[in-house]
Amino acid sequence: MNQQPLTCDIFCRVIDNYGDIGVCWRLARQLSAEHGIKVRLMVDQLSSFSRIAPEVDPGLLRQNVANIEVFAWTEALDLSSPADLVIEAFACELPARYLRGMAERHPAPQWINLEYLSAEPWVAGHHLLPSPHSYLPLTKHFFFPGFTPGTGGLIREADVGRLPGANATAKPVSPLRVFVFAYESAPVDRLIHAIPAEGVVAHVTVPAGRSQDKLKNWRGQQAENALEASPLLGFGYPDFVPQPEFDALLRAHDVLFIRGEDSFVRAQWAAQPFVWQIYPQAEGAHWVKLNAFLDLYCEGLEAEAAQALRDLWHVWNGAVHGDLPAAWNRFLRSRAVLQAHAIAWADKLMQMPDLASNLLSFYKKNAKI
Ligand code: TRH
Repeated sequence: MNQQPLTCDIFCRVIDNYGDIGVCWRLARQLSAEHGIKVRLMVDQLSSFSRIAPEVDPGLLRQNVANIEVFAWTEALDLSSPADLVIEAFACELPARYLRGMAERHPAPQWINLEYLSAEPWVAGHHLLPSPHSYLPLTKHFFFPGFTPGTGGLIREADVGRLPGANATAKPVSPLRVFVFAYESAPVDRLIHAIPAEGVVAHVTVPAGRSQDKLKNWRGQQAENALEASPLLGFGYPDFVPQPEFDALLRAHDVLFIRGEDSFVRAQWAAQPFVWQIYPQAEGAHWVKLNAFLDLYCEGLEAEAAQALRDLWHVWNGAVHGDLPAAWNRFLRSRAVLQAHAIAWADKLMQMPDLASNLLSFYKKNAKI
């Protein structure tokens, strides 16, 4: 029997930065390449998209990129027939016309709202809860990514476990390669001061963006004030690279400062000690999320290393106004333990089904395939 490939429509609004499109682009690529699904990806800001996927032409309304049909999500967007599986990323609100098309389709598509990632304990209890539409015969299900069984899991491509770096051990390295992908609010200047303390020779890579600009400015001022630059420190300022190269860049470093959602997950697959700068939310909702992840991640980690990790994360995020050099030095002294833990953590996560598989299991169960 000649079965038609499953079809999937993913809708993405870029709220801020690159995480929304970063997650959607990864998922689209994996569903297409590993599961043979025909994917259409609708994005409202192609210019942001083209930073992480330079093949994308921001001027085109419709194009094929890596076997995925990419559409500019404008007022005029008119998709012929809704797909079998519809993914509304981060509650981005599907176009009314498309929703009506979904209601008229038989069988109705399986409709998922892909939520933001959180380690909070309530996530498993809310994963896959249904939400009937107020007047159309449609039900949306909330799909929560997560770190524990019972959640939707994490995006993990088939080659993640085989990637170089994931099985490395923490040998003393010189220079120590530090990758810093951060928001402007991060105390990058204080970190740069702290790194060469205790004679550490380091190379610091800061990708294009506001924190790179801030660092360059700060270093420029230092030079003007004739302050001596540390001979122990080198700097790299790469431009934005395509997403697969970004993953390789992380694996080529020994300590990772990452942020948001997607690079946060990639640091975990890179299995290196890392420091997460969380995306700030209204009313401090992000502190609960940050600590929920720390609680989960530190399970089984020896007390001294766990404290070093917590302290550095809290100072880096501005949760406390602590002593960054002291926190950095304690973190570095625990690097071997943190490295072993990062590998054990990645191995543990690897035992769980990945997000795309969970999505498709849900689809098959609900669509009764
Ligand atoms: O850009 P971010 O801060 O995105 C954030 C988060 O998603 C947050 O949860 C969300 O609420 C907010 O946006 C609106 O960080 P994140 O999630 O790590 O996404 C960055 C993406 O950019 C990731 O997919 C990696 C990619 N990237 C490249 O592809 N090349 C590069 O050179 C760099 C620096 C990043």
